Amino acid sequence: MRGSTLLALLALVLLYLVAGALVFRALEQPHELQAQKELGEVRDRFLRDHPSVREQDLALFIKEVADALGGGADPEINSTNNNNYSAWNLGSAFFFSGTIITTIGYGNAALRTDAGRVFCICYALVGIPLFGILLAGVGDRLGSSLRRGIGHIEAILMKWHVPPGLVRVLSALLFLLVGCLLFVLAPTFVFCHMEGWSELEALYFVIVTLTTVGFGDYVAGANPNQKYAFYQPLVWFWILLGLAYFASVLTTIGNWLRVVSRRTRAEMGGLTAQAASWTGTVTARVTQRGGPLAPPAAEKGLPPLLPPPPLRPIGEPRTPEPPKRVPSPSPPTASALDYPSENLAFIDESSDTQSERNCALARAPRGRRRPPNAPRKPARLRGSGRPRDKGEGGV
Ligand code: Q6F
Repeated sequence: MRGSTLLALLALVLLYLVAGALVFRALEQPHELQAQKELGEVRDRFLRDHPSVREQDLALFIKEVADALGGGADPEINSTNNNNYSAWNLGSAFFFSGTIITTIGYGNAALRTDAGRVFCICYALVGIPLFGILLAGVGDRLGSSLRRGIGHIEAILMKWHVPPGLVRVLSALLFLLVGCLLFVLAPTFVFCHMEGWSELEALYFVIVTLTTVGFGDYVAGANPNQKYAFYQPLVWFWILLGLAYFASVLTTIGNWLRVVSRRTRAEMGGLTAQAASWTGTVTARVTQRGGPLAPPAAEKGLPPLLPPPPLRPIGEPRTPEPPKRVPSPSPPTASALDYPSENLAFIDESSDTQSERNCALARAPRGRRRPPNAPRKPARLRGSGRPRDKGEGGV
């Protein structure tokens, strides 16, 4: 990536951060001041009602309480009524491990011991890539199932002589709609009901979780008095599928953003390949299934990236199995990933990647959807389009 492009991008991200800061401050600070004021009033009233309590003692007590709460202590429990409750029972610890390897990192329970922190470092370094492999596999399956279903509908539309362009847009929308229904809306209502959250709170939790932002102010399954044994496993299942789905959605949004500048796109092709996180893994695998279809760069009027990256992109499958369902004309090469698509029709592009690769068998022959001599769009590695991946930087 050229230095100037990088600087422009850096400026854009900085601007985005400052804009975010301004908006969040405007929205949240009044509320914070109000809460502070209310606490002050309660405190003053308490001191007035209990003249025997010294102000410093109360301050110390409040500080202790705040510290303990940060460490997962429950204010309902006093030294006499200790019912063996622990935030570190096996179920909670299992959940905690999950928040590490998924990189959601809610932080509602945090490590307090040095030994725990050391172990966490090692655990994350192995667990996150491992989970990435699993997620890639799940994403692969999920994509093909969704696409197969949508492929049937596409075939019907084709039969009705709906223009192919429209069919592609419709199927892209359908992918979005079905996914939203399955992984966002349905879980939102389940959480509403099970956790007693408002619709907005539940939706907020769903999005914060699936983007792996993971604030931890809302955590599903944290109620120790939960009646249903299937609830937590169900949440795990949702997380696995939902993360895979969202990874592809976020990557698609990243690609839309990249459409802004063809040049940037051209240069980002190689870059994101290198920077691809486990998000990228999902989409890279999906992209790869179709095999490299890149026409010569000259044909596209785009300069090739020089020199080509010597390394295989991180985002490429860690399990180097050959594509099974879709025969690949030749083994994928790094160069195939370096000539990003020039096509700016992004709906077209998103459906291209997500549908053709996985549903080549279930769909109508290609020729019907594309004029025979129109240039085939090149396969490209779709890099990490995620806004997060704490520290790695996304879009
Ligand atoms: C859960 C739980 C939550 C809180 C530490 C995310 C995996 C479902 C618990 C779940 C269990 C205990 C989520 C699973 C992932 N939730 N107790 O299993 O005191 O808050 S705690 Cl939401 Cl990655």
